[in-house]
Amino acid sequence: MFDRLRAQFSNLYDRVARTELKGKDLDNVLDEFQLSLIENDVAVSAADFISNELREKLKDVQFARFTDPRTRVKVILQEVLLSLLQRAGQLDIFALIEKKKSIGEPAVLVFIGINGTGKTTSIAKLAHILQKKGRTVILAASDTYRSGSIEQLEEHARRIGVRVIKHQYGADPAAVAFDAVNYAKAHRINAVLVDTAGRMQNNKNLLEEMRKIVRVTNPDLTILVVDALTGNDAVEQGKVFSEAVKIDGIILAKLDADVKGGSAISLSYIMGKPVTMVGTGQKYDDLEPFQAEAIVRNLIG
Ligand SMILES: Nc1nc2c(ncn2[C@@H]2O[C@H](COP(=O)(O)OP(=O)(O)OP(=O)(O)O)[C@@H](O)[C@H]2O)c(=O)[nH]1
Ligand SMILES: [Mg+2]
Repeated sequence: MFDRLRAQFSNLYDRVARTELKGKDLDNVLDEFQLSLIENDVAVSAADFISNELREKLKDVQFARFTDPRTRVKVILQEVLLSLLQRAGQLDIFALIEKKKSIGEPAVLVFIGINGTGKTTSIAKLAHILQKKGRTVILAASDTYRSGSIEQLEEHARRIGVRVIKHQYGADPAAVAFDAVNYAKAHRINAVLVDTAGRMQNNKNLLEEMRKIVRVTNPDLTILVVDALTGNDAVEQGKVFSEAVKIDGIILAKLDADVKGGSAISLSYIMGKPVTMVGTGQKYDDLEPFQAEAIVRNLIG
């Protein structure tokens, strides 16, 4: 995770430590740094933000002879990255579920995203974690589109020990989700996780169907699942989806497989929505809250 970005950061400390922190010299260092961010999947506007903030903050810094400039630059970069990551606020799925529980209602979460990003796996992981916390969960098999999708969800559910509400393939996904919500209300289940079909951002019918699921279930949260390996394209996907429905937060899956790390840094900034959790592997426990401080610490080294 983040190997490439971390190397670029380290390179920045070295260069700044050797450079006079003003004028053309600093500009050159920062321009190159900005390019290296973009090469590592940091979206252009997020890379702009980082280098502009750094320029402002570094400009007036006088490094006393006895302080270590590397350390000083690290601290400044740390501040800049934190403000980037925290800009879109925070979303705590577990807190939301507790809040709904306290008023005796199920929390309804709809998961959307393009094909293969990790929706179904993330749902299974979240269900598993909720169960471990003593909360009750059901899954709605609202991907009635891709062959094998219902069996895939059922297999996860069997292993975790939760119930699936399903119809036939080809059935209306909104109706499946609606049934699941009613079941949860009747049985006082704490959370309904709605699995939906992957859809490309240019498929009008499927986007319309997604809107219907959201309209019918009126979810507490609509979560966009994004594959960290998609890099900057993730931003485009996010835009199209958020034009169709209101997105509340993002799960960034497959972060374990992402050596660049740029999407983790820029996605929430660009979309204006918080990354709430990250997928860090293929096991049921491999879903972790997105903690800006921990990520920044990991990046800064
Ligand atoms: N390494 C890794 N693999 C993951 C992670 N999350 C999901 N995967 C893998 O990604 C593949 C696709 O995951 P799915 O959960 O089926 O994706 P989906 O979005 O439901 O796919 P569709 O239903 O076809 O749209 C599977 O092989 C998962 O095991 C993760 O955090 N890390
Ligand atoms: Mg799926």
